[in-house]
Amino acid sequence: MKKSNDWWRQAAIYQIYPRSFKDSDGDGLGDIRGITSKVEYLKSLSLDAVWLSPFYPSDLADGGYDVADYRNVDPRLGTLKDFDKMLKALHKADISVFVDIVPNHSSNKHVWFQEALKSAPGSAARNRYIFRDGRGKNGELPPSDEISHFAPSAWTRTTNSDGTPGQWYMHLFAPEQPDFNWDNREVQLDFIKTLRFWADRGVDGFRIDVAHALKKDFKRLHIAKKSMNGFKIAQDGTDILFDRNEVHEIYREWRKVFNEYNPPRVAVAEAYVQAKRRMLYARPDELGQAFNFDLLGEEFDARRFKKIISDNIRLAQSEGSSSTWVLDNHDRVRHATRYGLPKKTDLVQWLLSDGTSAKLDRKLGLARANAATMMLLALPGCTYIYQGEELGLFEVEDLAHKDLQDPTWHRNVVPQMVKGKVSGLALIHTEKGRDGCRVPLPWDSTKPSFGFGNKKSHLPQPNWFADHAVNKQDGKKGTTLSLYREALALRKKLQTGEELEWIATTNPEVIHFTRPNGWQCIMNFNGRPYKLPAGKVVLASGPITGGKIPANTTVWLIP
Ligand code: TEU
Repeated sequence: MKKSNDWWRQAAIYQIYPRSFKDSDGDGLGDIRGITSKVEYLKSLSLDAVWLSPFYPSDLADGGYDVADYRNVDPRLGTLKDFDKMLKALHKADISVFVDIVPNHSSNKHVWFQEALKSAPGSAARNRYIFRDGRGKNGELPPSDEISHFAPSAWTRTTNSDGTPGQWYMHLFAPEQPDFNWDNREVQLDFIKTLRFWADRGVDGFRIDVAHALKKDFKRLHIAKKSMNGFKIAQDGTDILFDRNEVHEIYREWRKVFNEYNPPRVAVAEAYVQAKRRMLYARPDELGQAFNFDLLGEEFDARRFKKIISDNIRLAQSEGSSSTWVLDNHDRVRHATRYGLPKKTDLVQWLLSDGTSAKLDRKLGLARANAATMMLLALPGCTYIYQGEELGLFEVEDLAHKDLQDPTWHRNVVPQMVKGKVSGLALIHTEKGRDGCRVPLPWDSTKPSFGFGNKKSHLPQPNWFADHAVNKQDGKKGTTLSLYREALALRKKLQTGEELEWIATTNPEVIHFTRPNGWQCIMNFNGRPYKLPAGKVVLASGPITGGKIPANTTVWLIP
């Protein structure tokens, strides 16, 4: 079925983390054929689209976000032929497909980077990346004090062919992820080639990784100090590293390419910047949409949710976009876990303690997670769902250190102090990382690796995954899977204009809104049971008794 040009404005999009979705050949890694084998399952969720995290050839220094070849499939995950078959099967099920574009950096195994290493300073090959001479007498100090996202330095020194130390190259993330020089036209054109490569195959949309980082101020690079987190980015587009005004020129050029296709290809920016700046990436002549991570970082709190929702709808409208809603992704602690921990729990410390520093209330967490998802699905705009949410999965908080893969765990180092002075850098793990939300899905509780593959899975699954397996929830009332299926199917039927009207409630712990066709959503965060307003209840995230909505519950009504 041909979709309208604005099909994406209020879509339900499911994120697949391919290596952890379904393993068809038993090597422990999820693969493309695995996805194809689950098209019926995806269809049963009434999705509009799926977004695939990177499946390209990669050394997996950062879960595939270190891409060695942008126009191919990792041989461990399949072939381009497998990809085409998967695309065809998904399209047949009326599910569009987004692929992940990682333009800020490649893998150090990319042919261009390998060529750069072998080439002389100042060569065209080096100019595709960011190579600089070091500071100090013999160039022994990095070109700036810039910190990488996976700490410590954002610069790594190279070795010349004769064994002597050479220039340094910049990487905002791991040393295996060298940053491209986006002032270089060759780099710009190569990404356009990549976009066309996938769009020509029939890919419908693109998720753009760290979309705000591509352009850097090379004149001031030597004084750059920042890392991704913990520092404020200038709000006027003049930061040395992030969210620079010129970055938008790139996306305006991409939009022209997207619009050559029919229907136009769509895109969503991942930009960790403040809401107002984020919307610039979502302008109609740029990417069209940007992830709104505001709820993802928020406590389970009615007033905060209401404010974030109002602000984001207004901001999206002001730029001609529709809002997006996200509670989970492959980088964050799963929302069923976040909402089951005491308020203000430090998630980094909690993970480092293997979940012992605070008590997780699983029943509460799941009730709240399901209530929040149902509320999100009633909002105008596009909702992103991360694989496993629909099974009520929690974060796997107690993965053994030996099993961890995330560079966040392996690379975080802290200064070692001797008598109040920095004496060096020590490898002390400061974050456990993101593996706990990337553990392979449980499909069948009776099978090895719970039906993910046939023996092992690349990250070990805990025993409690069995209770969440698809076979345990399929077709059973009251399960999280059934709730997601019902909610997503109903949402499709009820979907209406992009407006939302708030309805006053007698309790600030309860939020209530209606959509243009009279579809109402009421969510009781934490209050006393709340009297059901007039209307026909079509779905509830939990049991309703005596005409009242209990705490941690969401209800949909129609006139
Ligand atoms: O994430 C960008 C990013 O900034 C995240 O690392 C984020 O700050 C962090 O995870 C919040 O907890 C993207 C990808 O989503 C991530 O998986 C990659 O590691 C990163 O880019 C580098 O490509």
